Amino acid sequence: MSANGISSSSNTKSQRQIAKLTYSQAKRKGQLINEANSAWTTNGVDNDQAGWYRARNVYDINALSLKYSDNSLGNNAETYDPLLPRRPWLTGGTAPVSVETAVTEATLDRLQTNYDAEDNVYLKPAGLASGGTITQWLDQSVFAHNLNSGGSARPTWHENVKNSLGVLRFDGVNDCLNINPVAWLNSIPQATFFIVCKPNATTGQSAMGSDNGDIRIFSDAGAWKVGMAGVTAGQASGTDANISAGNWYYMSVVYNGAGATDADKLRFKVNGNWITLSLSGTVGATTNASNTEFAVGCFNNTMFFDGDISEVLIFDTLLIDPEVSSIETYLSNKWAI
Ligand SMILES: [Ca+2]
Repeated sequence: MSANGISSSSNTKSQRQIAKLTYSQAKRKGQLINEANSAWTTNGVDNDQAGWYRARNVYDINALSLKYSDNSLGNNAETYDPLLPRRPWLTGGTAPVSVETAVTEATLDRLQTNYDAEDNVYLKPAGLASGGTITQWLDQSVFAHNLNSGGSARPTWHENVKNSLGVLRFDGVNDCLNINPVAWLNSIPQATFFIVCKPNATTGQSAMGSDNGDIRIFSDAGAWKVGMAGVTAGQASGTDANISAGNWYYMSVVYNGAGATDADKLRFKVNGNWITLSLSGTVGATTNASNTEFAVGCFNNTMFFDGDISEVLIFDTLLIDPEVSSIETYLSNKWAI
């Protein structure tokens, strides 16, 4: 009971005595509430408990309302569990500054890869100078799904390229990074993935993708396309997915194999804008069962990407739309796109 004036040297002796008396009376009456830092109150409110529920169980108002407002929900028959533990800033006013602050803990647990070239910390060889050739792009998820390459297929790292951050530069000739095996992306019913890149060309180049065509984002005839669960897909109309060489893009693909329609199953955003997709066929219920490799910068050692790639995220789960938006806010702010 050092606080609340009892031992405060700025109080007079009589003030300290009154404080002691108040303390002992409250204790006798059962009104004493101990607070942090040896403070105490008698106001009936335990500040250590106040807000406990709110801090740990913040409702996602967007999730609550989505079912009823038809607001970009993939399938109106679905709903999100509004009682999921959720960080208070997920849909709040503060822009997320990291992947960790952009999604729920449960979603973060499903982050299979996060490649980020902002500095050379997650690159090999260690301490690489700007312009140097990398040997590995290290995964920042808990799974250590590191990308490798060899010989002349290795891209270079360049500091201070986009928003003062570093990027990997792919030569469009033979540069490509890959990881194998990839059991973690086989036969999965849901996935959400993102890439940040700057293409120097507008067709025939693959930013990322598995050997059997999953988790794919590539350029074709001047527009971005995606590949997932047995289909490729591009924009049905509009201009949002059109590519301007030399421009920076952040893209999001949301896949839910349990969706009611193909349009529910596969959704695509370019620089924050939803794309209406034209599909090559029926979207499968899962990804391919027998992918053996995932690559960044090419597709099956073809379609080599000419340009910069700075960040890639793959979750093997379905992110709800507020989480997709949070990741996009994080990416667009970070890379100034
Ligand atoms: Ca090369």
